[in-house]
Amino acid sequence: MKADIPADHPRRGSLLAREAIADGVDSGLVDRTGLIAHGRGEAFDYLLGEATPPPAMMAIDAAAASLLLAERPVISVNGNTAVLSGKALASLSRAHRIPLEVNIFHRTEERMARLVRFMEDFNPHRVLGLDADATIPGLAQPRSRCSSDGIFASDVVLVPLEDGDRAQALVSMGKTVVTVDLNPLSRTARMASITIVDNVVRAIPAVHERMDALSLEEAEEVLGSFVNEDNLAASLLYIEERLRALSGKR
Ligand code: PTJ
Repeated sequence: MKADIPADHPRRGSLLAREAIADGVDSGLVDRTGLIAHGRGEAFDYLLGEATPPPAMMAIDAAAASLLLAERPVISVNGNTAVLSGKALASLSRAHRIPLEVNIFHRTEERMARLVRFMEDFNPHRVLGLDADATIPGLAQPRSRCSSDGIFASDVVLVPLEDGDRAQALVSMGKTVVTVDLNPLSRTARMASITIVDNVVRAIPAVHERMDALSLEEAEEVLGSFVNEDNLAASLLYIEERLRALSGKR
């Protein structure tokens, strides 16, 4: 890490995340456009007050429920997610025996190999991705590539920070698509079956915690009452309320 961030710096978490993304670009894990994606995420996180809002807590419950009830769940990992939440994802994968699949938008074989190695070092249940022997219908190569044993055969796929087209293609395959996206207006947020409008750094440990806590019966109940459109609307209203309160014009 290049910068020396004081332990008591009020924005330490945010600065550490920035450093992780910048270091990830230097080490070939993160695509350079990941810097831009991260900046966009930071802006939305500011609007949320850099804390998990109540609607996201409901989406986290629904995500946990859907992963618990899945027959073939898979977690898709890209460059930004790996450097920000690799350890937390590996811990969830290990505890609930969910395979991870490295699946990236800006695909090069070199980055794929680096990311698979990076994730394997956290000791998850399994890391797929190098065996990308199947294609997601409706997407051009190389973005359509995925593992026949992973994303292709999954019924529920957790894809944080996903591109809108791919989210749509996965939904068209009949999968339950769970995403984490700080931007409630993004195409991915709108396309997904369950959108957690929160920072991936906070959301993944929270999903893990809820998966440990929910019974299968409770999971059925949670899923039965979750409507993504309504939850996204609640996230937007939360931001609106927050801005009104901050402006003093409530
Ligand atoms: O590693 P690759 O090649 O798969 O590329 C990954 C990125 C993220 C660069 C690629 O998927 C991309 O360009 O994504 P987009 O289309 O910019 O979308 C990223 C979305 O994630 C945006 O809506 C951001 O607001 C959001 N986002 C960024 N950082 C975070 C985030 N959401 C949650 N947590 C974050 N830390």
